Amino acid sequence: MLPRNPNPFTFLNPAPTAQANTTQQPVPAVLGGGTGPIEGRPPGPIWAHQGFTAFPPIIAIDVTQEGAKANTVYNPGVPSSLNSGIDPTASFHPRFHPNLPDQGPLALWTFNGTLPPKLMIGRYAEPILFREHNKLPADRTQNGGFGIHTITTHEHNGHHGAENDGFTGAFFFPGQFYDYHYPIVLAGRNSINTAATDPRAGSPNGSGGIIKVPGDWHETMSTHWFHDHMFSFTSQNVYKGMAGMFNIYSALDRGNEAINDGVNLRLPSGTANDFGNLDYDVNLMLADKAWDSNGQLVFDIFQTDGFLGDVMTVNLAYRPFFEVERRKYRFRILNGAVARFFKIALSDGSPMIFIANDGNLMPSPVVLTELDEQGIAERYDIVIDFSRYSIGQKVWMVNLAEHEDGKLPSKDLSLSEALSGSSSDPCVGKFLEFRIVRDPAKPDVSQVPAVMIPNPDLSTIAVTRQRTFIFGDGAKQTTNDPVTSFRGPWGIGTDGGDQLDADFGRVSAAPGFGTREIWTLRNDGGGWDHPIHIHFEEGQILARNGSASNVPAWEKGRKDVYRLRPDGSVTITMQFRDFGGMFMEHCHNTTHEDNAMLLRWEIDNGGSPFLRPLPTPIPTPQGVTFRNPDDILPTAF
Ligand SMILES: [Cu+2]
Repeated sequence: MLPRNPNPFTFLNPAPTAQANTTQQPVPAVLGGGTGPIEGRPPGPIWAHQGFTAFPPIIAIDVTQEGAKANTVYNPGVPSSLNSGIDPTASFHPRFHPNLPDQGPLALWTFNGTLPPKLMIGRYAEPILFREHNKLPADRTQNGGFGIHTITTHEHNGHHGAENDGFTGAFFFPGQFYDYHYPIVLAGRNSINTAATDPRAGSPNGSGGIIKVPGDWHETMSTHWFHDHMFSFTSQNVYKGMAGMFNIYSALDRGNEAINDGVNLRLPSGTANDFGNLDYDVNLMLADKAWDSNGQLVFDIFQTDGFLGDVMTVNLAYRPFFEVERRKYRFRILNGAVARFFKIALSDGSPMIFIANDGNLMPSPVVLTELDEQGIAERYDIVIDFSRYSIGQKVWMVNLAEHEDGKLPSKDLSLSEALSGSSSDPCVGKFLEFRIVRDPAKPDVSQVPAVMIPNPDLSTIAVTRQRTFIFGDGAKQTTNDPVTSFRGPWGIGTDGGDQLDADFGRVSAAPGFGTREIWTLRNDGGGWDHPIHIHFEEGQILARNGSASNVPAWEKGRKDVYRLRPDGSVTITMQFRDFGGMFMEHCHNTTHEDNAMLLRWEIDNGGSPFLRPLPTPIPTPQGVTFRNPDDILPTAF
């Protein structure tokens, strides 16, 4: 877990500032020499933290991005008995398995340079200042063959100002830091429940009660993750280990199963702390990896369909087991792969209760014996009741989705096919062993209520615009900027225009602040699937392939990643409110994203200091300059 340090203004040195800190420091010769700012955030008012005065940071999280090293401060947040007996005082090696070698500092780059991957804990009404130091090698050839030392961290799907969104072009250099300010507010705070009278719009107060906050309680979010978003290098950097998870606690989703106040949903978690108990609430980050004959992580940078690994990892552990008690557990499952889809079942075919999609609790739970395919970056929260098993029994999580290449799953196998070992895909089959070891010391008082979080009602909000985005290959590039423009087979066509390669200097859409729009995302072909991520606001799926009846029960909540399916389309609605700036829409098959299926959209008329359009940041080690957009699509505004 990442340490939560109260009061960033005394804990962090220098103290965080609303605008980027441009104090100068020497720049290494390999990065061009001279001097540059200590903070890599673009300078000036446009990239100042929005709401820095209204939401002053209360918690400081101070992290590095660096090469692999032993973890001497491992804190799982639970007793060793609930963590499969791991001794947290023993040094935790940067390795995928006890019988595999340590990863070298050029192969594995992670938050704080250590394993396991980090979990950030937050709650509404407690703004976080996340200071990230870039301690990667200044020489960009020192990367173990893949990855780049310039980084930008996206808090997926944070409802924050764009300066804190990890914009792909707002990257920073070795020797610099970047302050991300996460206000952690409910969407709609400026228009809904503005007097903060509804206890369902709230946060745990630390002593069993609720701090009421403005905003729409239907927009409460739970399971996020954070990861690198470097332009055209996201796949390599995330694969190297630049990813963690982020649990957000609220009045509804307290992380305490015992508090019975009529608001708390009492989902499986634990009771020791007021909020954020992890005893029975477990994050699982799935990712396929590959290593060389020396056991070091490897990646194929020339594979543009989508890189696939041949070994499954969970929280970067290979062949893991997890000891569980005979009771209910919540699992927050993240697909943290580059290009692989998963489809999860239990080895005995028994049911799982699907409670959250992309970090948003469902209107109602859905009982499933096989989850839907899970695209890259999607989060599925499920509850498994282990009380049906006997002590000494084992059950496994099984992957049913078989890949032949990185374009899409080639086949979803039946459970018996997946367990038979006949698949040519080594990532099919059992990948996580649960060992049922004992009865719980205290009775399981957790619940899965029949009603959780109904969708926000948008019916009275006029639809200002409809836009269409087509995702395909054979795209073209109309710009040639050495920093912002990239060429690749993949691209996005906007509102009937040509399919274009990514240029973070191009404005493809610019919804008006405070409006609602309907966007249709269309797959240009049947030979691939694309999990499309739209930053900043949660969407509701109105239709698949043009019909509301095609939307499955588990997609009837809010989402931030939309799998298009072969030849498919998804129609969604979303609002644009609370904060402004430049955001992104892209395929989260990160190989596709990097090659170059990504576009920039912006909310830029929310008031001073926003310009129409926003200037593009151009980072250098000596400082960030700004340039007018390379291109503005005719339908953007
Ligand atoms: Cu894609």
